[in-house]
Amino acid sequence: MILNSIKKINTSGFVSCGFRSLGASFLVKNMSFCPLKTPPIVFKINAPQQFSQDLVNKLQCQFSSTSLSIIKNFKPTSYQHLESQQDFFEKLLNKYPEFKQQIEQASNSSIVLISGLKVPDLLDGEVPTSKYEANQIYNYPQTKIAELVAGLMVNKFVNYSDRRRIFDAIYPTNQDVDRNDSFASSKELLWHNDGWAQDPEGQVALFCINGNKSAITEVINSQQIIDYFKSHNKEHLLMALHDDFEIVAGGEEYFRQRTKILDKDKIRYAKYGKFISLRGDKKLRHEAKEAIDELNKCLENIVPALSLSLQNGDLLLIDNTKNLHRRKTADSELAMKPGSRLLFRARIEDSRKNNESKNLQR
Ligand SMILES: O=C(O)CCC(=O)C(=O)O
Ligand SMILES: [Fe+2]
Repeated sequence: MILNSIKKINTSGFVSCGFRSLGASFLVKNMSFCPLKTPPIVFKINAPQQFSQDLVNKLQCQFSSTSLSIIKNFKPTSYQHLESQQDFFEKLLNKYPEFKQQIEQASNSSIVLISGLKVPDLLDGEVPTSKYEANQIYNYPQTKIAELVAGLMVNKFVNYSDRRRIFDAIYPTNQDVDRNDSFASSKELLWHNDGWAQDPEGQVALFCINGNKSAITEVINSQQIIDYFKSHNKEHLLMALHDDFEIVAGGEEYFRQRTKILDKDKIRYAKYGKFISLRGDKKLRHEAKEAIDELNKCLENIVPALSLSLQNGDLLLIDNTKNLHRRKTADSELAMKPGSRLLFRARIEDSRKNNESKNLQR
């Protein structure tokens, strides 16, 4: 009976267990009743408070010991350092079997949100306000702890391909205040996938160190877009998105590339990018333009798979090949002041280990 009703809710395969509007607690409590093969698109997990506390305490002890703090330019998220913490991290996870199980179950989901990985905030004045001051951020002990917490957690889901540099600091800056195509802006950053102008591979991880309620992060899954076109009788336009376009990335990233916007369940797009149809026929080129207009309309009209203001300790993992994301300003909130928000972002080239959790593969 329960299973039947679940299947009915889940006809699109969009979010299993029918928990989408009911939030994380429903998901966690009902996980054992959820035998569906299709993983939920969004999987939310709350990290146990004690787990986060123990993790931070241990890492904090390390950074107060002279042996680590004297190493110049010490970069905790070099893979080597993550590895050195791995045993401790696994042992700690073993003390929280329910949490560990949720992590394994979430590993096939397209969007994973782990909340409650709270790390020490950076103090006012410590978050830089200039684009050109990014490096100073890596010298604070809070940052090193945050990098390790996020790095160890993300490492449960993906293999890092770049083992030297994992996280970039994302914060609003004085230089990019009004742009809508820069992660360093104070307002919106339009729909995109990371690396859209090159090749959006793998996963994007966003770890929130200092949250700002003005900023709303949203994610849309390619299946939602496909469903929208189908339900609006626009399948011919969907076909056009599967044809070749030339991407023209302007500004600092100037270059040209040939691509499809949709390729089965993969999507590659930026609302601020230029996509020129390479179809030979004028009428077909016109249709391709219509398809992009419809895509933009769809992006403004559908309810995103995830929409939230990332808060301290939230770690969001997005399958970058199958989802678009954006940041917008919350209704009735002012744009963020430079220095008032800090995220760490990892772009991980490796694809997620589908179907099997990392532990099973070892
Ligand atoms: O600031 C956010 O919430 C998203 C940032 C982002 O999409 C990016 O840095 O590429
Ligand atoms: Fe992004």
